[in-house]
Amino acid sequence: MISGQNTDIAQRWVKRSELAEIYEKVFAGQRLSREDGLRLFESRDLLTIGFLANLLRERLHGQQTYWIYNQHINYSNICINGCRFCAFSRVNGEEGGFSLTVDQIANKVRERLHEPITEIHIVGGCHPDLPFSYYLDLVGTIKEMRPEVTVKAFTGVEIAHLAQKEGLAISEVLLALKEAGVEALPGGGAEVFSNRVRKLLCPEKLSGNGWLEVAKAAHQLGMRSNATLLYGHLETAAERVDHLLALRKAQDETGGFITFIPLAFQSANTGISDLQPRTGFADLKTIAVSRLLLDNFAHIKAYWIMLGTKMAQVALYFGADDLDGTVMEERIGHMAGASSAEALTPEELENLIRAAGHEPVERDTFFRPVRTKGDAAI
Ligand code: V47
Ligand code: SF4
Repeated sequence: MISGQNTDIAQRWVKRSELAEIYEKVFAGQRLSREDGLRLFESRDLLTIGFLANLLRERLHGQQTYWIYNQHINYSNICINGCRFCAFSRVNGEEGGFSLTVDQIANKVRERLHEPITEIHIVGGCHPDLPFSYYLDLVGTIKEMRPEVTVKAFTGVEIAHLAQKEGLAISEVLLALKEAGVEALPGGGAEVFSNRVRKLLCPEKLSGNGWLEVAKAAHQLGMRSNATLLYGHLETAAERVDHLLALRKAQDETGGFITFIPLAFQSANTGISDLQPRTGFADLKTIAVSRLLLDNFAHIKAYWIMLGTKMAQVALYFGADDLDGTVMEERIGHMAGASSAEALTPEELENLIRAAGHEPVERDTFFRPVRTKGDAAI
């Protein structure tokens, strides 16, 4: 927390900056406009942008930083979409392709039964053949083994793919998954909503509007979901701003989004590996502008897998309040060259947070605090 005197100095400095008008709005709790978003992305004044984002972050969460005891499971990387930014997917029959049986997935869950995991995160490619019964069986089996765990499974893209393949409405797919035990959807597949970028990078994929429709349908059924932005490739600042504003509008309508995750593009082994590498400057600015524009999102996640733990720690002072979690096994970022570890222990996560001067709070999928060893009563 900054002291009174330091706050005065910081406020005088910000009021003299090119972002003074935005500061006044942030201070007064006013919504920022598209133009404000563009000015923030155009500005090189990263420290002021971070200061503004941190004002909001501290207003919402003080010095608390959240983490979750979770397990990631990728059931298959076989995918019909072939997105150019993806190093994870394979076409059916290609070397390196895999699809796990429900028994193999059950074994992964069984191996961790002794750990107090609160969330299992499941995503995969858009498989051409796996029947809907496989997905329902997979979720049902996990819930039978670990009824206490929240299953957060299948992106809007996978849901729309299943609906199309099975000739079902989106809401029918969602309802069946909900009945099997899915409580929330992960935020993947949103990429950048821009049609221009989607045409260049993922023309086969569900459109941005389609993704938003799946999220809204899930919210209407009482399921919650996350949202992402894949940044650091071909997208412009204006396309990033428009993506954030489309999410803000959807959140105004449903209130169903839990958290926003800016996903830092990892380029290795992708169809666009020749792009200039992403910069730390872009990472911090994207997180901070997200915090500033998404005034109706309670949480912004610094996903350490894609950012690396060091950048994720710094991001906690640029608007982020959550680090994601233990993860345990990660393929999407690592097959694209992410140099982070594949897992962190709860102790490592808490140490990272404390070393950044924050108070760690273990949370569940919905950001409810989780009782930890030594806690009296939560
Ligand atoms: O949809 C694909 C992205 C997403 C790359 O909801 C890439 O809590 C970076 O959505 N570099 C899947 N990103 C991951 C995801 C996620 C991860 C952690 C937590 C949550 C959550 C969601 O990964 C995909 C795509 O947008 N992606 N390729 C890449 N080369
Ligand atoms: Fe398939 Fe998702 Fe990879 Fe696109 S990002 S190719 S939809 S697995």
